[in-house]
Amino acid sequence: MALLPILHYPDERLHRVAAPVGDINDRIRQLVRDMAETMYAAPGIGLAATQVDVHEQVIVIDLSETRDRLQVFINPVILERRGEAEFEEGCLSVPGIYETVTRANWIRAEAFDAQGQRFTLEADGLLAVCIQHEMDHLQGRVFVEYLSRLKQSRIVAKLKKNQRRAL
Ligand code: K1U
Ligand code: ZN
Repeated sequence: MALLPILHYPDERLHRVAAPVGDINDRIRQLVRDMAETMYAAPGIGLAATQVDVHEQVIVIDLSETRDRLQVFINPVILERRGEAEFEEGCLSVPGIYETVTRANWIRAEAFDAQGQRFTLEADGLLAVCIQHEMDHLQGRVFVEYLSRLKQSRIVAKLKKNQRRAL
C-alpha cells in the first residue's frame, strides 16, 4: 500500500473532471487501497481520486469511529435529492478551513463497489453531505467555491501564508 500526496487548493488539477471507470480491475482495487490508507492517515472521513491527482470516478468514505467501515463508490450517480441542510465542512485539500455549506439533506445514490457490484444507498446527515462533497471533487469542484469571492480570496491568502510558514 502507499500513501498518496494530496493536492491542495488552489491547485488547478483539483478542477479536472474525472472520467468514469471502465473496468473495475486490480489497478482500481489498488487505487482504492491506497486512497483508503491516505484518508485514514490524513486523517479524514472521505477522499476523492481527484484529490490524489487521479482523474477517475472513485471515492472512499469511512464515518465510523473505529475506522473499519470503508465505503467505496465507483462511478457514483445521485438519483434523487430531498430537502436542504447546512453543515460545517472541511476538506483535506483545503487544510485548516471549515465553512458552512448548504446541500441536500437526503440522497439516493447508485455506484459500484470494488468488486464491480452495483448498489444503491439512501443517505442522510453526514454521509449524505460527505457523498455530495466527494462527488463535487469528481466534477472538479471544491467546497470553498460555494462561498463568496471575498471569502475564497481570503482562504487562498490564508493557505498561502500557512504554506510559507511551513517552509
Ligand atoms: O474530501 C475531503 O477532503 C475529506 C473531508 C470530507 C468531509 C468532511 C466534512 C464534511 C464534508 C466532507 C474530510 O475528511 S475533512 C476532515 C474531517 O472532517 C475529519 C477528520 C478527522 C476526524 C473527523 C473528521
Ligand atoms: Zn474535500
